[in-house]
Amino acid sequence: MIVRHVGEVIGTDQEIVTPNWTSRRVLLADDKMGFSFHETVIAPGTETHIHYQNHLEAVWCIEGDGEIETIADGRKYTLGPGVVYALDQHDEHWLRGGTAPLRVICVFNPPLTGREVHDAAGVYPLETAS
Ligand code: 9YT
Repeated sequence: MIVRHVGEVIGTDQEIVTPNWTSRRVLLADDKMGFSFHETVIAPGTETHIHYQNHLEAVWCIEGDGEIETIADGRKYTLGPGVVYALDQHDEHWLRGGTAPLRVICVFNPPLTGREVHDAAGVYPLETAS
C-alpha cells in the first residue's frame, strides 16, 4: 500500500509551479496505479489554454472559484466547491481562475510521469515512465 501526504511533495520535483497554476503530483506513472493523482491550485485571475489530446482528465473542485469554457461550443461553466468535470472528449478549453485560489484534485489517464507542462498548444506530451 502507498500512503503519502501532499506535504511530502511540496518543494520537490513533483511540485510543478507555473505562473497560472501549481500542481502537486502525489501519485505518478511509476506508482503503477494506471492513473496519476494531483492537487492543483489555479491562481486567481489567470487564463490557461488546455487541450489534453493524449490524456483524459477528471477534476474535482474543492475550494475557491473559477470558470471553464469549452472552445468547440463556447459554453462556460462556473467552478467552485463540489463541481466535478471530466474531459471525456479531450475537450479543448480555457481554464480561468476566479477571485480566490481554486484548489482541485485531478486524475490523469494515462498517468503523468511527473514533469509535464503544457506546450504552446495546451497539450501534455505522451510520456512513458522509465
Ligand atoms: C485543472 C488542470 O488541468 N490544471 C492544470 C494542471 C494540471 N491539473 C496538472 O498538471 O496537475
